[in-house]
Amino acid sequence: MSDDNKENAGLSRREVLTGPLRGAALMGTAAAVGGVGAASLMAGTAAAADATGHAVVGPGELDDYYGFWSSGQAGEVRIMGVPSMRELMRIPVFNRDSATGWGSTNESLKILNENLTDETKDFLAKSNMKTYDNGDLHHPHMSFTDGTYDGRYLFMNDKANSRVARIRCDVMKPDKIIEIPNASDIHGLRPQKFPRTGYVFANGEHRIPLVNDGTNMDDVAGYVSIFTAIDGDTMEIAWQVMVSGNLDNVDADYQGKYAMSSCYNSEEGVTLSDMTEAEMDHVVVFDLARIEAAVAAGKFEVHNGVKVLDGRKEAGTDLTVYIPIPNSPHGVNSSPDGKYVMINGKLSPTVSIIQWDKIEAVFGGAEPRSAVVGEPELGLGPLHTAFNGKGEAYTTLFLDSQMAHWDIDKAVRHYGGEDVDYIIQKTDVMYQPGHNHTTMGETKEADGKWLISLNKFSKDRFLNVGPLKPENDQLINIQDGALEVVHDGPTYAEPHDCIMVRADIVNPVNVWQRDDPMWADARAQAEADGVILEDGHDEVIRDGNKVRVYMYSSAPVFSLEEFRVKEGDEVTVYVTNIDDVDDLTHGFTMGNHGVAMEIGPQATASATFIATRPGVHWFYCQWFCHALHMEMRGRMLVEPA
Ligand code: CUK
Ligand code: CUA
Repeated sequence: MSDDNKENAGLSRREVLTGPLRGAALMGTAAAVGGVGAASLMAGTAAAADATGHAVVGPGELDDYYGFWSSGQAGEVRIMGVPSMRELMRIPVFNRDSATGWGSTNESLKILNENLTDETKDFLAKSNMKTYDNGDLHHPHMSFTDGTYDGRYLFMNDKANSRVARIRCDVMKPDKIIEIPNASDIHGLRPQKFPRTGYVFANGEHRIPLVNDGTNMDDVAGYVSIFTAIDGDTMEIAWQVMVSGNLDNVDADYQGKYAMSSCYNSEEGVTLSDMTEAEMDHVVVFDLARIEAAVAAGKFEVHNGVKVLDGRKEAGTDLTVYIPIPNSPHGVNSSPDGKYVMINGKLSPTVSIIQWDKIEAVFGGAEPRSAVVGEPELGLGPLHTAFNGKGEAYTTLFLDSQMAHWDIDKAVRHYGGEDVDYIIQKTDVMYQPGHNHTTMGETKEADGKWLISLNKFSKDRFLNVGPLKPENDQLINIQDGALEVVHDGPTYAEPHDCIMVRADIVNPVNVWQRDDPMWADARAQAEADGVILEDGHDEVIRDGNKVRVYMYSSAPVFSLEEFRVKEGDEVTVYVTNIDDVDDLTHGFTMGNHGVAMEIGPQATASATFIATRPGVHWFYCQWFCHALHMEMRGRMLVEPA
C-alpha cells in the first residue's frame, strides 16, 4: 500500500511519511486497499488511531496490552504499553541497575548467584566479580495454561552467560536465575504451551565438547549442542538432549507432544565458510513422551548433575527426528490454530510450513520432508513469522526491509500444485526487521489487532544522536485487513523479541506482602538477632567486626538518623519500608560507597559493604517519595580504627 502511496502522490516515501500530506495519503490508500478509513480506526477502544494513522492512547488512558520486550545485550526486560508504545517499566534481570540496586543488594545477588555452577562461582571469585555484570536477553515468554498465557511467570534466556531466568508477574521481579551446565550460550527459549508450562525449552547455541575441561578441544567433530528442558515450576533442569548442528530458535506445539528447534551449521563447522557450505540445514523435533520414557528407562549419562540423552543424528535414537530445511533456518513459529509451525529461511527466501500431525509418521520412519506441506517464497531474509488468528501470517524480511502478509492455506495449496497467489500485501519497515509479533499471536487466542516490527536499524528516522543509533520498533495496524505502519518507537539495545499480552491476563500487586520470599534471608537473620522486621523497629547489632543495621522507612524519614560503626567493619544495612501506600517506594543510597537500593512499599532490602572510610557519610532516599524527600536522610559515622 505504501508503494501505491508513493506512486500516487509522486513523492518519496519519506516525504509522504513525514510531510503534510501524510494523513490524507494514508487514509486514501488505507481505504483503497483494505477498506479501513480513519473512522473505523478511531472507533471502538481507547486504543484507536488518529486521522494521521498514529496509534492513540490519550493521557491518562490505559493500554489494551502489556508488551514484554527483550533488550538483548542490555540484559533487562522492558514493559511496554501497546498500542501507545509507551515504556512503562524496566525489569533488571541479567544486568546491574543503578536505580533499584539489582546486582548489588543481597536479595538480588542471591537470586543471581545461587544457581550458578561451581566452576562459575570459582571464576567469579578469582576474577573479583560479585556476579556477572552483563547478559544477552533475547527471548521473553510467558507461562501458558491450555494454549494461552496465564499471567504467572515470564521466562527468558541469557545467551552471553548461558542462563535462564524467571520473573514473577505478581511483583515483576526475577525470582530464579539458573545457569545451564553442559550447554554453551542459551539462545532460543520457549515454554510448553499445552497442557501447561510445564517445561521451558532452552537451546544451547554453540557446540562445545560435552565434558568441556580442556582435554578434548581439538576434536571439533565431537562438539555437541545441548537442548535443555527446565521444569518451569521448580526451575530445575529436567533433562538435556545432545543435538547435531547449532541450535537456534525453538517453539512448542499446541498438543504437548513436541518441541522443535531450527539448526544452522548442519556442516558442524567452526568457521563462517564451513558453516554456510551446505544448501540444506535442518530442524530437530523432540518427542517429549519418548524422551521421558528414555529418562525413566535410565538411558542417559549424568554430566554436572544433569541427565543427558543422545539425540544426535548419527545416534539414531527415537528421541529426535531431523527434517531438512533450506539454508540456515532461523525463527520457529507455531500457528495459533495448532496445525502448523513456520520455519523461517534466513538465507533462503522461503518459509517452510511443517504440519505438526505429520511428525508422528516421520518418527515412524516416513521420509522427513513429508511433514513439509508448504514453502512459500516471500522475499529476502525471512527471519520470524507472526499470526492474526485468521489463517494469515506476517513474515519479516530482513534484507528487503519489508513485512510480508500472506495466506497460509493458499501457500499450502500452491505447494500442492494449485495456481494460487498466497501473498496478500507487503509494506516497508524501517529498517531490517528481526522479530515481529502480533497481539496474543503466540497463543491460541491470537486476535489480529496489532503487529510489531522490531527493526535493527533506525538510520534517518530520528534526530541524530551520534554514531550509536537507536533501533526502531514500528507498530503496524493489522485490523480489518490493513497493514499500515502507524508508529515509530526508538529503543535502546536491543529488542530481539517481545510478546503482547491482553491486559486482563496480567495482574500485578501494588504493595508487597510482608512474608514475601524475596527477603527470606533478611527475615531469618533479623529473627536470629531478635529483631522483628514487621514491627518496624530499629537496632544496630554488633557481631565481631560484622555490624547489622536494621531500620525502617516511613515517608519522609528513616527510623535511624545516625548509626556508628568502626573502620573496617563489614556493614549490612536492612531497610524495611513500612509505608503501605501504592506508589510509595523509598530508596537507600549510602553516599560514596556504591550502594543504592529500591525498597518497595512493605518490602525489605539489604546491602553489605566494608566501612573503610572514617568520617561522616550521609545516606539518603533516592526514590522521590514526599515533599520532604530531600530531607529523608541520615548519617553513618565511621570511627577511625
Ligand atoms: S533471534 Cu534476534 S532477530 Cu535471538 Cu530471536 Cu531472530
Ligand atoms: Cu523516601 Cu524519597
